[in-house]
Amino acid sequence: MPAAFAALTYGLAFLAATIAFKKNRNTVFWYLIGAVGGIAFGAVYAAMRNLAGDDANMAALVKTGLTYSWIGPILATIIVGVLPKQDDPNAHHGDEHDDHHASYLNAKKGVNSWIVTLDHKRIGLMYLGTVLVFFFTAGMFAVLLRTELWTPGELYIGPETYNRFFTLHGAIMVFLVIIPSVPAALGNFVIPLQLGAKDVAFPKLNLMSLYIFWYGSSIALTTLVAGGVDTGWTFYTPYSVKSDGAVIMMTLSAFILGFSSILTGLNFIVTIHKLRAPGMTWFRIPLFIWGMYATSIIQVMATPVLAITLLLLIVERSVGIGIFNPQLGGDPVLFQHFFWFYSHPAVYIMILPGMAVQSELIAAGTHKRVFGYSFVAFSSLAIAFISFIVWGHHMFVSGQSELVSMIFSFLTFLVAIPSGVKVFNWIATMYKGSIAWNTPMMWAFNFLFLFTIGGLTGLYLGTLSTDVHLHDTYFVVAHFHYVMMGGTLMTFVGGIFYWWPKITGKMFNDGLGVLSALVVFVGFNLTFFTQFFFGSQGMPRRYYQYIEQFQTGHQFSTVGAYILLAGFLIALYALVDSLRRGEPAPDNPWGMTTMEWTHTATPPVEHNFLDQPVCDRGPYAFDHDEE
Ligand code: HEM
Ligand SMILES: [Cu+2]
Repeated sequence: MPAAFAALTYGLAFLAATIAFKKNRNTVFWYLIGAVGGIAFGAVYAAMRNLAGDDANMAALVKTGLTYSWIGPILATIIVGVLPKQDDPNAHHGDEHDDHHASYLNAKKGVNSWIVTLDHKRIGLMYLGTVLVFFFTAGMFAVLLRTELWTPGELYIGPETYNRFFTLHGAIMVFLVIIPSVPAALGNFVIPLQLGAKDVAFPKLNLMSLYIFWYGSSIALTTLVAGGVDTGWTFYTPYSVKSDGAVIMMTLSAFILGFSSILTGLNFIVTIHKLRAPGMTWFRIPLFIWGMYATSIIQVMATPVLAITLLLLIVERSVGIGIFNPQLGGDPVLFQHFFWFYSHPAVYIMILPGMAVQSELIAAGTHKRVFGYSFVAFSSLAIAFISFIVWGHHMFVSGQSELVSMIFSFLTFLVAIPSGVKVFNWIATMYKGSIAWNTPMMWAFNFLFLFTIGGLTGLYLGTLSTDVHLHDTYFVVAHFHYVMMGGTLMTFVGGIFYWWPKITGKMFNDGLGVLSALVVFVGFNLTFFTQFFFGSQGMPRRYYQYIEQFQTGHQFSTVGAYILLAGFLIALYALVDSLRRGEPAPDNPWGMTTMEWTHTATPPVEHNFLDQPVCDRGPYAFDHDEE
């Protein structure tokens, strides 16, 4: 198994290196350095394990060395990612002129022109494709889990498999789908266009972030064949130190993905500060940009904490130095503090982009200036800052002091204020607007309704007395699905439909899009609303078996999951169908006012704008409104 794994990762790395070689001849050198470094790392690591007592024989040592030697190619590819592109002597002369007016999709051709592209639009699209593949992969696990829960006992998989499935489902959905969905995929495509910029501030860094993302995610996928992980996506100690699953591989993957997230955030912050079109003051940037700005700040500030936490866990597992293990003087609860210090802000890394898209969808769907622009903008920032001081609400029953719990409980309620401000502003925007009942708007309605339920149920969990009862039950499962899936994912899909004509130059079948949103809405509520009931009646989360009393609830939930699947398949079909036979899209199909619609062709040209656009009004200055 380790050998097969090493072969696979080396194969991937080799592929990347070959492609990168075309980009820059120095690649070979760096690749060699990386590979040697990786093997050295593997050997050191194996030796450390040997010291720690397990695998105390030569064969095991070699095996372990080999398994971890793929760190090298990762390093190599990262280095190659930042190297400048060497000018290809043949490329520039001939067709330069024609390319200028061709769309970004046709300006250059061939697989290679995608893999080494520096165009933020193409990079965004590659993220989008990857994220969608992971979404359906993790979704498949969800359906398999819900199927098993049809009966109180075993239906078709054993308890170990069940544990591995829910871990993979959660870890893939959080780290490979929700977190990169709006920022990396849609943000990459849209941010420079909305700002009137040619690209992001650091295009090479952007490409490198994509490579890192691919590496991290390919390692996550390898855990599938390397035995899986059974700790849950939170990797709580002490179990994650002892479990014999591929914990190191999975946490290493999250560690690597973290860097992709940090670098993307950094790139966006600089882009928003430095590359706004002339005349575009801070109060003329679209609300999508404000949301992405707040998200990026959290990404840059909180993600390193996760990285360090996971690194500590890896060290603890491999050499047992006693950080989280009480037998060696460590403290397992410390892990929870570290983990949630990142992961609570991370839930806002997930929801702020959703809110960001929501503002655009509502403005486009009602043709009105978003009510209380500066409140919406500043509540994004407020949410970003408060999110750092509430992590203790995940630990009310962990044994932390009562005083601390009370303080965290109080602070948690503060987050509800800016969240509420936003919801009320969106509703006020729609008030007396002429609402377009089209696909993007239907997904925006899904968000509005489901996110509100998610946020309100958060208050029950933030209240000390009720959380003691609800903690670790299906009530929590329902809560976070309402916010993460009912919130972020709905606007992600809504955003895909909304920007689809700009991205592809094709219109989609609006009837199908509306239908998909409705089916998802029904399936979603059937799946998760029921969980509030049996959760509050005491059904614990992550349990493989349950008492018969809960069967009806679980069955509703399972049927809902299949309806949900059908809804997403309809949405996918609508998009694929549009690629095949969609009508050509006009430049501004929604009659929207932001620059990606008013100042670019559909699809945009390679460098976005033929001339530098100038901004002379606010983002939502519809004709009938005064600015
Ligand atoms: C008004 C806003 C919110 C409040 C007051 C709130 C409160 C809480 C509380 C107190 C818990 C801990 C429950 C427990 O385990 O006993 C919790 C869990 C959770 N919340 Fe929220 N929440 C809010 C919004 C969100 C948002 C926007 C997201 C994500 C987009 C989110 C994602 C989660 C997740 C993933 C968990 C469970 C983590 C786990 O144990 O696996 N929450 N929430
Ligand atoms: Cu939290």
